[in-house]
Amino acid sequence: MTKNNLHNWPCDLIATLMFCVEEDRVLLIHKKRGLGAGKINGPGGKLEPGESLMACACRETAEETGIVGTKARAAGVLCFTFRDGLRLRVHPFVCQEFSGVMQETEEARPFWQPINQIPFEKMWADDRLWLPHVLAGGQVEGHCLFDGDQLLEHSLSLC
Ligand code: 6U4
Repeated sequence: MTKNNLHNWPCDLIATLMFCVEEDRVLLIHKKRGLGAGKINGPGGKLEPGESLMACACRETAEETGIVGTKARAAGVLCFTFRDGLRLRVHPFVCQEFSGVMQETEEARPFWQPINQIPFEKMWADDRLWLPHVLAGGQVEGHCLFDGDQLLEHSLSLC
């Protein structure tokens, strides 16, 4: 499936993920609620009506961490199907220009993590397959099938 088709992949929810990078560190969160509560991830969340993907990534990052992205790079598209029927399309971004002061919020506890020590064992199982490539400047697109938080199948291309 081409990138354009994946951007049109029919789904129940569209969401974003943001990875703010400063030198050799990336901003991650302990997610407190919502899908993936208890896991570590980048900040992100659901697209609001009329909102651009980039605006969503910046808004969710600001709401969850206090860090305000000013410019971000779109890093692909991920189509997640859950065995219970949920289809979620997630658009990851990488941000290297931001301001603001990091703060814990009701939704998340943010922290800076060295890029070479990302705790993949506490993250969604697909992240180790594409996040290092995205943080190195690449793009990802593809599909993952989950049963709860268990990754059953994946088909991801990195470019
Ligand atoms: P809002 O809009 O704040 O209610 P939030 O509760 O933060 O949204 P939610 O629960 O809709 O988000 O979950 C969407 C978030 O979950 C997105 O930021 C992406 C993330 N997510 C879901 N499955 C993922 C997966 N397999 N790998 C990954 N992130 C995933 O890296």
